[in-house]
Amino acid sequence: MEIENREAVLNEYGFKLDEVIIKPFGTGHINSTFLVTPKNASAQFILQSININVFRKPEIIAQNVKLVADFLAEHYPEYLFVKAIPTIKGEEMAVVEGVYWRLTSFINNSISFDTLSDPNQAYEAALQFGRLNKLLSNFDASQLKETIPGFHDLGLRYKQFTDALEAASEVVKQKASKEISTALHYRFILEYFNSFKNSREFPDRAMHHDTKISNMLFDKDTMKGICVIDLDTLMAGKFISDLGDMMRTYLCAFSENEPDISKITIRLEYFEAIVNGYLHEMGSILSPVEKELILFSGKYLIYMQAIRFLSDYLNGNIYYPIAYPEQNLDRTKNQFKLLSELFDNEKILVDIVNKCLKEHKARR
Ligand code: ADP
Ligand code: GN1
Ligand code: MG
Repeated sequence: MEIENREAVLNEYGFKLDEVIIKPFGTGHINSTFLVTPKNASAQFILQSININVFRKPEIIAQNVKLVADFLAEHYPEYLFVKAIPTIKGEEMAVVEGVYWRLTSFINNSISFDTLSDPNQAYEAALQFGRLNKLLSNFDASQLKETIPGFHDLGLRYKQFTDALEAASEVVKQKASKEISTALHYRFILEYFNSFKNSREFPDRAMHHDTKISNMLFDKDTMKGICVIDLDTLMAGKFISDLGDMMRTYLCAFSENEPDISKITIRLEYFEAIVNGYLHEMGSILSPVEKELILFSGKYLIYMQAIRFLSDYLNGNIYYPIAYPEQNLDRTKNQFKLLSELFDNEKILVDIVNKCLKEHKARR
C-alpha cells in the first residue's frame, strides 16, 4: 500500500516527512489505514484515505462525525469519541490531489480483533455499540446525511442483486447457481421487513452501521472495551443494523473469510452475551416492536451481507477486495451457512432472548 503525495499529506497535518514512520495498519475492507509514529514523540496517529468509490461525498462523513462529536462533547463530555484531528488549516479532512485524508489519535494500548475468543469480548463490544446508540437516542438523527445512499436498505440490496443477476454471464451464474437459489429462497426476510418498516415503533436512530469486531478497540491488558471506531457510516438507520451485525460477526468462531463452511456454526453463549450487553444499554430505549425484532436483526444483516457478497461476485468483484477469484462466492456460502444456523437454532435463540429480556426487566 503506497501513499501518494506522502509529503504533502503529512505537511497538511504539520508533520515532516523525515520525522515520522508510516506503516499500513489493520484489516479493513474499505479505506487505506496507516499508523503514523513520530520519531520524537510518544503519541501515535491513524491516517486514513477515504475510498471515494464507496463514499462518493467524503465531506458528508466529516460533517456527520462533527455533528455527533459536538453533541456528545456537550452532553456527555466524558465519553471517548474518536473524532478527526483538524489539519493545520483547521479542516476536518485534508484533500490532496483529489484524495481525502483523515487523521485521528491512535488510541493508546488498544487492540482490535477479526474474531472473538471469549464471550466477554462480545459483551464488551455490545456494551460499547449499545452505549453509542443510547447516548445518541436524543440526538436528532435526521441531521445526519447518508454517506452511502440506501446502505442498509435491504430492498435496494435485493434490487442490486437482481440487477447483477441479469447482467452476469452464464458461466458466472452457473458457478453461483446454488447460492442464487438460496438468495431467492430467503426473499421472505425482505418481505417480512417490508411489513413493519414504516411502523412508528420502529424509528430511525443514529446508528453506527458497521459493528463488526474489528471496529471496536479493546484495552490490551484488561480486554475491556475502550471505544468504537470506523465512523464512516454513522447515520440514520434502524437498530437492527447495529445489533444484527454483531450477531453476524461475533457468533461464529471463524470470520466471513473462512472457506470451510463446516466450521460455520454459532456459539450460543456469545449470542447471550451480545443480547445482554446490548440490552444493558438499549433495553430501556427500545420499543416493544423493536424488542420483538432482536433475533430478526441477525437474520436481516446476515442475509443482506450474503447478497452483497453474491452481487459483488456476479458483478466481477468490484467492491470487496479479494485474495482469490472465488472469494466472494465463498464468503456468500459462509454467510448463508451462518444464516441457516440462526434458523436451525430458532427455538433455543428465542428462549435466550426471552431470558435476557426478563432478566433486564428484573434489573430495572
Ligand atoms: P476500514 O473502514 O477500512 O475498516 P477502520 O477505521 O476500521 O477502517 O480502521 C482499520 C483498523 O485500524 C481498525 O480495525 C483498527 O485496528 C485500526 N484503527 C483505526 N482507528 C484506530 C484508532 N483511532 N486507534 C487505534 N487503532 C485504530
Ligand atoms: C465493510 O469497512 P469495513 O471493512 O469495516 C463494509 C461493511 C461490511 C463489511 C463486511 C462501507 O466494512 O458494510 O459489512 O465490509 N463497509 C462498507 O466485512 O461497505
Ligand atoms: Mg473497519
